[in-house]
Amino acid sequence: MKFYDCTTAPSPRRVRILMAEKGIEIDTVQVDLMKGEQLTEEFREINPLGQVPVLELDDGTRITEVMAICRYLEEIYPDNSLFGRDPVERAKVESINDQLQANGMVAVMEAFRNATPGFVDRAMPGPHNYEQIPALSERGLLRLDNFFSDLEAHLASNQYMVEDYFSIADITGFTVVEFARWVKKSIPDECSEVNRWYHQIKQRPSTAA
Ligand SMILES: N[C@@H](CCC(=O)N[C@@H](CS)C(=O)NCC(=O)O)C(=O)O
Repeated sequence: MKFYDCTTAPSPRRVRILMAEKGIEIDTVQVDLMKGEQLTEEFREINPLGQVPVLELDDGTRITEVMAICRYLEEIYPDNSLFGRDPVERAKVESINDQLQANGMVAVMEAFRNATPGFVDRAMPGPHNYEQIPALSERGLLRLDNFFSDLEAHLASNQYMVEDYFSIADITGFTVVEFARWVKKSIPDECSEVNRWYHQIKQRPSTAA
């Protein structure tokens, strides 16, 4: 297998953390997003969307999208499950993971890409160019404030994102918190539960990935 990665980008990092949790090692190719390598003809033959991560299997099959790659790896390396151990737990993991993606990951992306000078005309990742909309950046920052306060309430009764079970949702949440620093948002001091949870996750060696 081959993993198309970019060490500085949050999306492939989610896969790297999952791989570290499971002790999976895959040959990695770095795609330099700052240099625009994702938009070259050569890379668009690998992923027409011009995005990382991509997992290439030995038979040439290419899997794009963080969650598709993570689910595939979970299936072929089922030990140390990260997607839930029974139907109810799997449903809970998926539910909170979707919320973290939509309300956290997307909020930071909107806040960052709609206000950063280097992203003029690149307000969305992917093959099409979109102009920045400054109001979306403002809204992204507001959404992040709500993200932290909603998470505070959730973590008041959960050790991890789903009760006492560490899962892919914790990896997503952790990546959001560190990605939020790109827009100068850190966990508010008053969010003691989110701080507790974050430091608990940060202690895991996989987060160095
Ligand atoms: N929905 C995609 C999102 C992937 C994505 O946004 N990747 C970013 C890096 S974090 C990217 O490749 N950006 C390329 C660009 O900005 O042109 C997934 O889940 O994998």
